[in-house]
Amino acid sequence: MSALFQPFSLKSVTLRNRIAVPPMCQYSAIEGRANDWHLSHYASMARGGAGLVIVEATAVSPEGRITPGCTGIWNDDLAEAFVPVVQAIKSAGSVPGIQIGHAGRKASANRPWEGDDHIADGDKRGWQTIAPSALAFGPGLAKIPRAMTLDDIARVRQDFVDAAKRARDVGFEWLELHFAHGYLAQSFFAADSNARDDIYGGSVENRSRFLLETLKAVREVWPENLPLTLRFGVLEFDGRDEQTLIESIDLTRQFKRAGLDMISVSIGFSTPTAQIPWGPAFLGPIAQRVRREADIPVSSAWGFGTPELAEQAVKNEQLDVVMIGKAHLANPHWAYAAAKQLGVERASWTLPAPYAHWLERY
Ligand code: FNR
Ligand code: 531
Repeated sequence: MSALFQPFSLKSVTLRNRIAVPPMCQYSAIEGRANDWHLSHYASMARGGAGLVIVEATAVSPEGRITPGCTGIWNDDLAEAFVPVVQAIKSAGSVPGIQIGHAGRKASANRPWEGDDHIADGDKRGWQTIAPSALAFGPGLAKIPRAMTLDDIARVRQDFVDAAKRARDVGFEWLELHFAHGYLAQSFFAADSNARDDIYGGSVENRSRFLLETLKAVREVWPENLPLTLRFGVLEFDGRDEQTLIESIDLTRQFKRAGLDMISVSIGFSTPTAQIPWGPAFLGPIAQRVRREADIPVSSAWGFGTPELAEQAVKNEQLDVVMIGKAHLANPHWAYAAAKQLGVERASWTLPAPYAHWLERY
């Protein structure tokens, strides 16, 4: 029996299998609004048979977008634009998730295929970025952000809460806070990007404060029976990994005590000089260590995109849910293809009836 194609229940939600489409920016929104591109993109991913489809990093405020093409949920009108996306994902048999975040000092950038760098000063498409400290990320993303005041911190935390309420109200059933990849929340935790001397900087407890406060505030509004998850860079590959991992796993235990249901183990991407050991499923052992030492369900990504690697990650108890990113861009029906390759009985039933009915017969 395939481990990858076993259901997975978390709170009152059940995934039909362990395959998730992770959040992947489409850079296709105008003023933050989801449109026909997003509807067809997410519907095709859900139709392909994945158990969970997580909508891309969606900004909790306009200045929290990475690029002008990013989706947002900073008002009810933008939230309403997701209703067709939620319905399409559900009607295809997947669980609709959404990731909400704030890009911090990595915001106000050009789309990857238009430079992937900060929008030039003076270009009216751009905006002033904010971050824990007035420290730029590095080459390409060299704009110096404004250091956040305590009022800024309180406002952004409330923006996360309001975004979570809107996501709840339009029918999303799985919420992922974007606490990874060098964006705002990660940049509070990473020592290299947080030089604050108040209660949000210095000790690891202070650097964790924004993340914990935001999680607790969101927990109060996100329905108790629906999974509340977050994506977190547990290490930076900057030569200090053991120390960072110990701190990250301790913080994950605190997240769990604060009501987190699952964590998506990822990379910090806080410094441009990170030496990332790219390779097939390379985060598997790290994710397994977090899963065991923090005793919490985990998902992860980065190179799990073949059926065998995904199957092994679940069978070896490294991951509870496998995030298959780029491979889904190449083939939205990745789950169906994996079921065939893994010899799953009647694999075509991972697809909706109008497709499945004909795939076993002729
Ligand atoms: C991503 N990734 C990403 N991660 C995230 O947390 N939020 C996001 O919105 C995005 N956006 C995004 C866009 C695109 C085009 C790519 C390729 C990636 C990272 C993604 O979720 C995943 O972790 C990586 O792609 C690694 O998994 P794969 O592609 O090796 O399966
Ligand atoms: C990070 C990434 C790095 C290297 C290869 C693929 C992806 N992602 C992070 C994304 C935006 C696009 C780049 C987010 O977390 C929003």
